Amino acid sequence: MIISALQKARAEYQPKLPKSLTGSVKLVDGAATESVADQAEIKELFPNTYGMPLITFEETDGATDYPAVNVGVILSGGQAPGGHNVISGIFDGIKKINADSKLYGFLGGPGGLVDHKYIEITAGYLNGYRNTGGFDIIGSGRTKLEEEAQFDKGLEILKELNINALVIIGGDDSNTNACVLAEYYAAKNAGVQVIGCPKTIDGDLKNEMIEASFGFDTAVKVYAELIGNIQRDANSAKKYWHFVKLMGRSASHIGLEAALQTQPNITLISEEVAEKKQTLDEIVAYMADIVAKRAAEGNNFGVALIPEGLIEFVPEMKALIAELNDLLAEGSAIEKEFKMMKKSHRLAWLAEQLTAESAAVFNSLPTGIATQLTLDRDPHGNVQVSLIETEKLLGEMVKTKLAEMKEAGEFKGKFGTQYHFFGYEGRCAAPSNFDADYCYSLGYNAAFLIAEGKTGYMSSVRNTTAPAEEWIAGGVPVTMMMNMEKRHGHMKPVIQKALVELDGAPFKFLLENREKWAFEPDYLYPGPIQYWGPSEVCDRTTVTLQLEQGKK
Ligand code: FBP
Repeated sequence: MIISALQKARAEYQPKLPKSLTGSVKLVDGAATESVADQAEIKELFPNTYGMPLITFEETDGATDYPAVNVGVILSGGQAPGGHNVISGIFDGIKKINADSKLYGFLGGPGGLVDHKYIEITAGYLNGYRNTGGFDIIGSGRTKLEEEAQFDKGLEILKELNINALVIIGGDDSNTNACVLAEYYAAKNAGVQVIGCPKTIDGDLKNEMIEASFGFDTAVKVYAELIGNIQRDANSAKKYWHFVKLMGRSASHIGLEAALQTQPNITLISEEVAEKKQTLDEIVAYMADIVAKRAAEGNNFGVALIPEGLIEFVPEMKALIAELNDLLAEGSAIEKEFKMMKKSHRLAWLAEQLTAESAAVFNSLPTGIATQLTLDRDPHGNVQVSLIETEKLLGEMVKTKLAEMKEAGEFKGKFGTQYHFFGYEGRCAAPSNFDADYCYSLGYNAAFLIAEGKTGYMSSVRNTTAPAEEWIAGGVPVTMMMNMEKRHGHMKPVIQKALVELDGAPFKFLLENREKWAFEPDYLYPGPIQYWGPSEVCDRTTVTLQLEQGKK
């Protein structure tokens, strides 16, 4: 295999570990836990894995003697930088525990467990993947592991390979399912532990015990580099407004962090739009006003950041999308008829099925956007927000608004647009030092949770704005993060999704500065991720983490 000089040098990087995991390790039980809400229901649903204590690992002088373990690992959902290092950490951790331990990778996501598709991950195989981005070591997938038939099918292969524990690397839904699986195997006395690991570039799997989902750090740094470059271009050419949509599904953590790293002229935050119940027209008026005021100063350029989930939070669009989700639910009569129909008739026919309010909104949308709203739903039955060109919708609407303002003498400038969508560019980037170290530590830590016989826990590494040696490693019961939510019409136990908190330090920082950034030349140009050099450049964490931990 031919690899670049950077890949070669990066392959030799030895990720840092919390000091507590570098020698002999002692497990310390903390307080018993409760779920964040709906305690009685969740306790009843998880009799074997509810209420378990928090765990921290500490250094000890005493030698520990663990038997060999066979571990299976699954990558679930969208890619996130650092997944390969989680697997390297698990591998090195179980080998440290006992050199006879083995690691198996299930291929193509959770489906690999059900379909019995796997490989043994050996030291030689793993070496080509250390400190690299991507999930290609074993592949990922979005099959949801939630039915008993799947659990039983999985158990067959786990038994055949003599696997004692499964590590599921995924977002909130995958970790919820990991806990359901842990409970099922515990109730059955199946002899298989299940450990979760917090992954997603979206940054929405976080709480008191999980400071960040891995991949967020690297992905946003990649987007911030690109946005910084665009800001330089905008500031040089002085002729375009760049509308940049950023991945993140419903949560705006990526948009918020990217804004904190680059200080653009406009930053929309979906959670704020929802809180203020802002209509599409109000958002457009806000943006057009900034464009016009900048134009009055001779600045016919700028950069606007737009979270990909935005339109789901705009009240009239939310109502429309909810109706469309119901109408176009997979297998429904309307969906079947819709798909059979000639493409040119579909939108008008669908509008007739909507309520009058939603039909009016639907009909007012540009055809391209209306069509995007009707595309196939994701496995949870939701519209795939990454497929909707919200940046273009807003750009076109701002253009129309500015034309009206021109007529009224309120806008005298020019408005040229460029559109961008950043998501896939960052999901498989080579992990930053933070993600390389954090992921390796999460995996290594998972090995100790397994050695200690734990199940239903998520690997947790905290105190992450301190140097890696001082990070706190341990485990948090997944049930602790759960509440009951309606999914597909039924109440289900799920890990509570972390959206941007409007009273949190990162959003408040944006709020204090956003107006200034709109008009004064205050762009930041973060440049590419650096791997070697001063620690304040190479090991810096996200601004979000620094603000949340009072370090900025
Ligand atoms: P996960 O939640 O699975 O980590 O995926 C994150 C994400 O990148 C979102 O930001 C985006 O909306 C979605 O995946 C895109 O999904 P796909 O890879 O299926 O296009």
